[in-house]
Amino acid sequence: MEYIRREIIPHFCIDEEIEAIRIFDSGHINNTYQLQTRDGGYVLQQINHYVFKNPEQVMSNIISVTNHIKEKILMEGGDVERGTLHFIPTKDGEYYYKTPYGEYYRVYKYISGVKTYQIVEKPEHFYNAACAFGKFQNMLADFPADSLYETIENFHHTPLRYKQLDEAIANDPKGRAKEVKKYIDFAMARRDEAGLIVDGIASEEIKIRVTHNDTKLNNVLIDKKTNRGICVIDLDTVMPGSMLYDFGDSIRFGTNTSEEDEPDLDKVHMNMELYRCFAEGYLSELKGSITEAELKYMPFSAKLMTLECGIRFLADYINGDLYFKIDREGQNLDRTGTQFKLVTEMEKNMKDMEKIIDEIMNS
Ligand code: ADP
Ligand code: GN1
Ligand code: MG
Repeated sequence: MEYIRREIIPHFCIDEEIEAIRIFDSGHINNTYQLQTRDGGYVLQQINHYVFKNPEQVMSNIISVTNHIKEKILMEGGDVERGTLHFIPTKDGEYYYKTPYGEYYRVYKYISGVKTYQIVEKPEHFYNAACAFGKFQNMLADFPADSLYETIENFHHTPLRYKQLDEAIANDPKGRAKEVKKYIDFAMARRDEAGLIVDGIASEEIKIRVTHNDTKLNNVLIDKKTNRGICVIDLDTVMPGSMLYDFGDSIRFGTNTSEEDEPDLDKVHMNMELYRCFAEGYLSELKGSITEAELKYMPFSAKLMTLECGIRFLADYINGDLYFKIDREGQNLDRTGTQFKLVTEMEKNMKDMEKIIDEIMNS
């Protein structure tokens, strides 16, 4: 494997010696490696071609979005080296390399002095991640949304995610559907509400913006010294969407008191203080541009994004774990369990979540 990765490197414009290669295993989609050099290094990433059917379009989006962000950071006099990702071209002038085996790789600069978290260790990190995602949204406010490719069609279209679950259950290739009946029932009992955000977008009640669409805490690099969220990464799904997707997904991941795949559901709870903390950070950046409809749906979006993610994990478990990477049997089922437990708690906390948004907006 090391040999294969070493084979990839000479295709990119890198003239430093690679001293060591390490694996970053926190993401569920791509294969990510740190290439260490004397003065810093690079990230080598194999783009998951099963998930992203058109890596060329993914890279086209990412290059134009990062160029736009670079301009914004320069205008503000910020640190452009650490504030966004910098991709390294291949010797053919492309931003990805396709191997003779049909695998796609890209390289970008490694940002040093940072950490990513699978669970909130300090509320300050979560607040700062919220500011980073809010700022990211602001920097893309004037980016032309219709120039972006839809890298995964209908990515946050929850009713279609239900249809994919229906198909998984109907096909049931591993005979797993029977075993997960309680989770199927849980999902189906909530199907009526699944269309609220996409319907709001269709009726133009909810605004389309350029959004990140995968706003987990571990997609923000946190500076080890200042604890600030310095760079939003994992830009594969930057597409037109709703800011409710971004807010909801951050709450889903970061307010969980346990990791996303915790098998012991007694340890899984939604932490409302962390909800307040994220909402404060996010709204500190977006107060000026957020609409009434977005504010109204923010608490609901947390539940919907959590339900949607649980449905995706469940469908993938039934399909035989084809989409999300696993390192043990049953991991996608454990992931489903945590998401659905959080949904239950979010339903109980809905009124309090609404109150918190009101308090922040009126403070
Ligand atoms: P995936 O799409 O699989 O989630 P990511 O792009 O999120 O992959 O990268 C996986 C992990 O690699 C991140 O959570 C982070 O820990 C690390 N990482 C990625 N890019 C950088 C970078 N430029 N500098 C430092 N660490 C990085
Ligand atoms: C995946 O790539 P990563 O690990 O940051 C997934 C998200 C899910 C998330 C669940 C392209 O995110 O949509 O919410 O796992 N990304 C893609 O943890 O499907
Ligand atoms: Mg990621």
